[in-house]
Amino acid sequence: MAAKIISGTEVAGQIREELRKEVTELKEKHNVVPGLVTILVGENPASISYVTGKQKTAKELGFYSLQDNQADNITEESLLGLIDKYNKDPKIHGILVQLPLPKHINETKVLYAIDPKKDVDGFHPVNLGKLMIGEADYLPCTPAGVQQLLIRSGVETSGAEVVVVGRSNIVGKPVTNILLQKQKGANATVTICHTGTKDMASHTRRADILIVAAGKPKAITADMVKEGAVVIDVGVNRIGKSESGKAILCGDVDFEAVKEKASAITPVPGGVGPMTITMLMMNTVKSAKVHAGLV
Ligand code: L34
Repeated sequence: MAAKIISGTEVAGQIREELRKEVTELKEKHNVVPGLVTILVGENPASISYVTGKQKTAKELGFYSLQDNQADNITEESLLGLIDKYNKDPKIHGILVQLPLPKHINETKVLYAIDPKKDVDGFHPVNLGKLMIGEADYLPCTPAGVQQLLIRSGVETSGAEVVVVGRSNIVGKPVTNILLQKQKGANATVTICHTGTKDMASHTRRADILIVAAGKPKAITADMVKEGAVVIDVGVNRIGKSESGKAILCGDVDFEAVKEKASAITPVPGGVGPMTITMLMMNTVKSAKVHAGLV
């Protein structure tokens, strides 16, 4: 039987509706407007697309939102100066520096420079450390989006065998930490596979929930998936352009084949991507409330 398609677009829409109400109330009752700045260095087409999506959503929700574009030859010093300016700006509650950054800029240094209280990406080591001990203020957006998709689609995580493919700092490691917490929507047994894993399929085939963030088109084929598994495809690969010049996207999972075996699966596009953007909005609303002393 073909899998149920888990629509990230739909779930993200529900959460945005909830956020829209919250933003209106914050404005009316407390005169608080969530403020978000997204900093984009250079002209990577994928980054432009994602940042545009973030700005569009922020505006739809009634945020104060700024798009700060910088040339790819900006010095590290200038970028750090810019971050410092937004750290001090009381109208800004969330600062996001879109990754990846050009080679001459030290990404770690940039992430350390963001005030952890404005780190709505959840990438600052303080926030990642807090996540490790179950005390996170801001969960990284993509992993948080994966968890929300599971919760809101009624997928039981407690006691489930979760296998994560990919050990990146922005997806693999944090999603593992989120799902192993002794909390609702978590409490799973989590295995991480990576490029050093000996027999990848022997792990993935055991998964009740398979989360794939490998960064490689169609890395997961049907023979690697257990019958009835829930498959969450985090990959967004640009594999070409249509006649009209629009990017053609595909995930890290061979969707057409795997959907015949899985019980539920996320598509690309329209799966995890829209959830990433929505969790950024949720974190920014939270930060605005924290800064206003409301929580
Ligand atoms: N700092 N850098 C920082 N924070 C992040 O959370 C990200 N990420 C990842 C890359 N760099 C980052 C994103 O924003 C990946 N990512 C992201 C965001 C949105 C989408 C995909 C990845 C998304 O909206 N995807 C759409 C398709 C969009 C398109 O057509 O290009 C989808 O439906 O999957």
